[in-house]
Amino acid sequence: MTEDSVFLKACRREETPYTPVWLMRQAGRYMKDYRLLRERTPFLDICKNKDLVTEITIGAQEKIGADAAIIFSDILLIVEPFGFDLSYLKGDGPSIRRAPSTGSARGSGQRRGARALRTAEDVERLPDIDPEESLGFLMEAIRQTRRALKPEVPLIGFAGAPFTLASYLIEGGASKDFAATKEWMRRRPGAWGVLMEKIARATAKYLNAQVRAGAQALQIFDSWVGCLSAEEYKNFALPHSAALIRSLDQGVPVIHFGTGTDPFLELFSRAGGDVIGVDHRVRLDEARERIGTKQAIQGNLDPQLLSTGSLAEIKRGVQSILKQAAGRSGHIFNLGHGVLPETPPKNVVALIQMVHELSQR
Ligand code: 1CP
Repeated sequence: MTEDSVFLKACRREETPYTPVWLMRQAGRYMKDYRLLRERTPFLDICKNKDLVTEITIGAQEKIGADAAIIFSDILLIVEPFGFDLSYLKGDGPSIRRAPSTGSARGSGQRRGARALRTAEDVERLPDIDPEESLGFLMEAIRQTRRALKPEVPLIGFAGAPFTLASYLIEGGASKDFAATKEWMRRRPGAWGVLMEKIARATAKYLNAQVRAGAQALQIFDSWVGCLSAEEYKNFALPHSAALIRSLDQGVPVIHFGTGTDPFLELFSRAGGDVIGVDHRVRLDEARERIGTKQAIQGNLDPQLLSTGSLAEIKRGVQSILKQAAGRSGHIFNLGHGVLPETPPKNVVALIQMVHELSQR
């Protein structure tokens, strides 16, 4: 039944009666219920509580009427089994620090607050991880969510792409310029390669475990890869994204998403994926031309338009994207990036309805 869903059909580039739509960050801070929950519960506690994950994932899908649900989690959870401290600071976003060395006397040992990954030795020391075990809470949440979700609604699992994850480990959190990451790539290409291989290997295991637990599609988020030039992408990121995608068990569609990929979209799509996710800075029809016809495409309404636009403006934006998609099979409607926290929920609900109505064939 789920296999015949419009979302999975569109991933396979089959004809659908209308264009399926889901939204990155469809669950989260723009929703009042979520904000209320967050006043009482730290973000990581939510992610590790399977009942809350199930409730948030399904609650969001049902409230907005999306054609797929995405499991409520975060791309950064994998840094904990890698041996780092992960915290989410109010307003400042995530912070990844080296865990204090165990067994050291109080007040001595490694400083907390030091950037997570600094030297080639740090990379050598990264453990081989078994996400099935160390991130078992997510697998349990996926199993439970799959059981509770309507049978016709597919469940998407996800992870960060090697480049985006490496940038968080090296920067220690959000970054505007990715200066430390680029310096590392330039100065220590050998250690960079080892780091990316380790991340890709762990992420493949992580994603394959999510599929075994019940995920019916996977999305790989290369959210910050757009800080690279085409040349840098080709040399430092592409081989590792490609290796990751090649190591995924066959059978569920893989959505390969990146922002700022306009300068190297051909390379990005060649790295793999059944569906290529594009942001709002590239026209969907041009992106389609450049990607070719062997992969489906996902995108790409500007999240800012959804947040601050009137319903009439949003409708024009939807019409423009659907016109560019030209009714051809293999289009999944989404934003160009995640729903912004300030977005009025009524705009989100209206958007999903508009896509369904305006794309009827
Ligand atoms: O304070 C809070 O309540 C935490 C806010 C929050 C939420 C709701 C974070 C912290 N993560 C999430 C959930 C989340 N993260 C989902 C949920 C499922 C859904 O889409 O509904 C997903 C898919 C992610 C993935 C994620 N986390 C990405 C890739 C998507 C994107 O937006 O590019 C990235 C880059 C992250 C890192 C992260 N986690 C949280 C924040 C605020 C950030 C971004 C920080 C930065 O700017 O670098």
